[in-house]
Amino acid sequence: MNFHAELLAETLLSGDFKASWSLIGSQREAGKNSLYIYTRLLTPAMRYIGDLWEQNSVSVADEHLASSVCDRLLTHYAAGREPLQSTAGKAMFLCMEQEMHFLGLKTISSYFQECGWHTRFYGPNLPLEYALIAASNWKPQVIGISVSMVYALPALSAYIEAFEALPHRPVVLLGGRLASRYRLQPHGSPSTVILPEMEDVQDWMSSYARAGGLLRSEKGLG
Ligand code: B12
Repeated sequence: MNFHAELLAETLLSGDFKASWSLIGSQREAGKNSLYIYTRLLTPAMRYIGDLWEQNSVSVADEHLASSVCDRLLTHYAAGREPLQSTAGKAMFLCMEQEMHFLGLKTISSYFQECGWHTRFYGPNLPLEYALIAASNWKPQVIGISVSMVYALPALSAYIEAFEALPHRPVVLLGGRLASRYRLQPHGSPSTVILPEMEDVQDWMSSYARAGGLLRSEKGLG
């Protein structure tokens, strides 16, 4: 882990929003882009906090405090990067029932927004029946799901199957901690897209745009 991410972990753990924000600001001033901020600062800082928690070096309360400052940082950062127009398509993001880890998903949602997508971020713990109603009404081309905990996995196939069966044929994107640790493809279909890390998202967006994804899914061709 790099020095700045470790420093950020410290400011997050001490609940210091101002110091955390100024660290991010200094990296922006040094020319770092959002992908860097998300994948080289925020993500490793939070994962490092998880390691410290596992080793009993920080408490559950410390981890909660760090998560809430991180959440605030993400909101603040994304607000400054909102594009004037959202023309790339519509994408909704959710965590399945019992999944409370939403910071990764929020990061991805903000990145889609910055890349010109119209996004809806539904956060943690969304039951399938309500997610389905939301998706049927809004008809996003993309539905992103984040999985961190093994005990959320049994429901994964049901979510994917239900979304992929919607008449407007959205693409289901799957990511999160478990996507980089386990083979999740058997929980989905051959069309389910698994993107273990944020770096994979940019490549996927480019190939989706090249393939005329928006047009294809509007016509219901997939
Ligand atoms: C913060 C945190 C929490 C917070 C979550 C706050 C929040 N608002 O999200 C709270 C305190 C709620 C929490 C609770 C728990 N947690 Co927790 N938590 C973490 C921690 C420290 C950081 C997670 C995080 O925010 N990472 C930063 C984000 C940005 O990274 P990310 O999620 O990986 O996302 C990136 C990529 O995966 C990808 N991505 C993510 N989603 C998606 C989606 C799509 C579509 C795409 C394309 C890409 C993508 O892009 C992101 C950006 O780079 C991790 C440690 C770790 N190593 O992950 C433990 C960790 C995941 N938690 C753990 C545990 C055990 C728990 C609890 C069971 C603790 C308890 N006893 O209560 C509960 C379970 C709650 C639940 N039911 O889900 C364990 C899991 C271990 C295991 N064997 O499964 C971990 C690994 C800690 C540890 N080292 O042991 N936790």
